[in-house]
This record gives sequence, structure tokens and C-alpha cells, in this order.
Amino acid sequence: MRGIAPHIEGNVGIIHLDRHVDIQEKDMDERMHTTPWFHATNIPNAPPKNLVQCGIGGWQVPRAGVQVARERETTIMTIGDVEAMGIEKAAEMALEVAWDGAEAVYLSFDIDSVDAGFVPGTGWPEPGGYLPREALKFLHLVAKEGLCGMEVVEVSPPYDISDSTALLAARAVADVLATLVSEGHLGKHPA
Ligand SMILES: [Mn+2]
Repeated sequence: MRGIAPHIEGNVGIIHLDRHVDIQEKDMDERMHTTPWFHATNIPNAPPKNLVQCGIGGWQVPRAGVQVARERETTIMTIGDVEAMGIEKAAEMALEVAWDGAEAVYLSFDIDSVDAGFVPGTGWPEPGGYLPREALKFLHLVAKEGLCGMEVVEVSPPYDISDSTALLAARAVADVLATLVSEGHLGKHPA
């Protein structure tokens, strides 16, 4: 976000798939992987009102982060919300929040948003997250509207089994790139 935002004329929205809010200022007195959205939404053209976090509900969602989310009035969709609405409606609502008055949208995919059974190669696995096909569908629906950037985070190869976590991460990137091409947002498509 810090690299991209200065090059966008206008606001940048953020769609974040995760089990964790990762928006507290510091964790154990440091900036670390529980803190990026605090600092991202301090960027002048990345307002918190355009941050939408989808799939939240892991055990490791510290109260400090929830308090910041409330103060800054970000949007949180729990995994229960997503399940109740269905992936299509959840993606539609996420797009609405992120694109509200924004010029571009950035996508962050934390692999631990997927159920722990599918992604052993991550530092804080969480039971009860997305199924892989649900996450891929969510990413596809978001990417259809165009993106200024994407990241996949929290893949930890030393913990992985049969590369299954890395494969899902690679698949997510490949699918998003393919969607951007087929929808005319990236490169040229003969159709
Ligand atoms: Mn996470």
C-alpha cells in the first residue's frame, strides 16, 4: 500500500481476506504482522472507511485491534456474515465499501483466512475459515472489477505439508491475474 498509494490520484480502497483484523498499532511494542492496517489506513489517500475485512473471527483477534477498527469505522465481515450472505453477496458488499469514492482497490489475501485443514503452512492456523473454492471465488469476484495491486501473506513453507499451502497461494495469484486479463484490466485479450 505504501508503494502504490502515492501513485494513485484519489483514494485507494482495501479488500482484505483474513481471520484476523491486524489493525492494532503495535504488538509486543513492535510493528509486526498484526499491525499493517493501522499503518496503511494512516496513508492520507487510504481512508479507513474504504477498508473492508472479510472472514474475520479467529481466536487471535486481539481487543486492541477491534478497538481501532471501531474508532476508525472500518468494515468487518465475520466468516459467519460471509456464510450467511453467501460468497456472491459478500463480495458485492466488499466491493461497495472498498470502491466508495475510491479510484482503485488493493487486495490482500491472508492464507490463514482459509480453514486450517487446507493450509498447514501458516504461522497461526485457524479452524473454521473459507473453503479453498470459496476463497478463490471471492478473489475472482473482487478482481473482476479491477485491482491496483495484490498480496498473498502468511505462507510459511517450513510448516507446509506437500506444498498444499503454497499451491493455494500460487493458485490465488494465477486466478487473480487471469481474471484481470480476461476482464480487460491487464494486458490484452483477443476476445
Ligand atoms: Mn491472519
